[in-house]
Amino acid sequence: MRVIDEERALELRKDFPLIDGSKGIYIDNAATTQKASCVLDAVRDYYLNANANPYRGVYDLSVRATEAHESARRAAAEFIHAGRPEEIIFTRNATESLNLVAFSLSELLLEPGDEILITVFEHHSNMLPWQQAAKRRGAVLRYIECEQDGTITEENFRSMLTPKTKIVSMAQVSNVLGRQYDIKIFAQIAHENGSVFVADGAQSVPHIPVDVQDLDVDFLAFSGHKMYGPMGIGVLYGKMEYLEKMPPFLTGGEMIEYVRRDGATFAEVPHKFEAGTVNVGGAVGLEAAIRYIQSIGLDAISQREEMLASYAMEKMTQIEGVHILGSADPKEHTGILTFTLDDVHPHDVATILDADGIAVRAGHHCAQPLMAFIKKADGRPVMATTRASFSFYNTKEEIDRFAASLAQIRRKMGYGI
Ligand code: C6P
Repeated sequence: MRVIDEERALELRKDFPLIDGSKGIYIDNAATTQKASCVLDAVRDYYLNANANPYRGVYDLSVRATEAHESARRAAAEFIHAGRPEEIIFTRNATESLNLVAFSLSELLLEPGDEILITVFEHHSNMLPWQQAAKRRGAVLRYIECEQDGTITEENFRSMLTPKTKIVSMAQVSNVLGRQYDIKIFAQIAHENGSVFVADGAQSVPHIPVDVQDLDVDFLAFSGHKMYGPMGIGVLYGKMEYLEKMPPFLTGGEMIEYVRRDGATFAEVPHKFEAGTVNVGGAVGLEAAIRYIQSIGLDAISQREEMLASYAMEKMTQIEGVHILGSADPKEHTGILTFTLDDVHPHDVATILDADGIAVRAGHHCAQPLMAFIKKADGRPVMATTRASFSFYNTKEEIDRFAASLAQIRRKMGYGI
């Protein structure tokens, strides 16, 4: 493994034209990462040299477009160690992946009175699809509550399972707390209960090695744009035993075998779940992003991001009025530090940081139930927070500047210190 030190980070930064040489500091990587030149080149090359509607034409360009899409499928399968490429379904993003599995799996499995179990810290994209599925199927949606620092114990998890729990869905890494959950254990406990386990990998797949066979999750959703790839391409991994039985989510062109006036038979998996013209350019960009990540190494990436989070945490905890959500252990943050600043609204924090050229995210981070659940020292819910999230290309010098800017905000807003 080649460690990413400051020198190497600066070298790697050259791969990202939007931030290379820029004075601005981009630390909103959990929202989306910057795009590597090799990704932009691959997408451009595809549109310049191989663009056609795939799977339909017998002519050379169409065959090449089909091959480009299937090559990306193989790359995605290899990246998360899926048993076979057909277990990879391309979607627009993690949100669409989660909607797909919530719809089709609930149609297959849920009877009235059955239960779906998720956690209180889920992103809305892993919450609303299950709320809708529960409504449609007459099922009950239940929530596991974590500790205030994000901990979920095995006992707590186990205690929420009942014979009626058919589906459990949870994030491997929370987009607010940054915490990484041991989904291998949780999937095992869910399976012992006869429940299917769905993992939201939107914040884990870009940052830590993920092996779906080792974890033994039944489904895993993630987005290309959070891992240096283009927007508009996402992945749903699913075990073939479920995908084959699940009804389609979207219907229309290219997902059929034969259509009559009164019905249709559907194509084989994965095409059954990829209705309409697919995003080949996005898939090509995703494959380039995967190859790029592999060339650096996820072990080196996660080590670097953990170091940056530790460094930033040390600086931030010295600033009066700053409270970091989640664990006090920087190792439990996967490069995500979400915080409040006493007396100052997160939008003001983000606006003042922006004036210093620093991009962070403020608000509820698409996790409103979590914002209502996490309490401040006075017992009131946080409701909104500011979040800094790092990538391997960020530097200690950027964190110094971020901390210096943050340290001035309360004074700028007229509060003593
Ligand atoms: N979180 C954030 O700033 P999409 O938007 O479909 O690519 O990803 C949805 C999603 C699902 N699960 C988790 C854990 C996520 O963090 C996200 C996206 C971004 O936190 C945008 S809201």
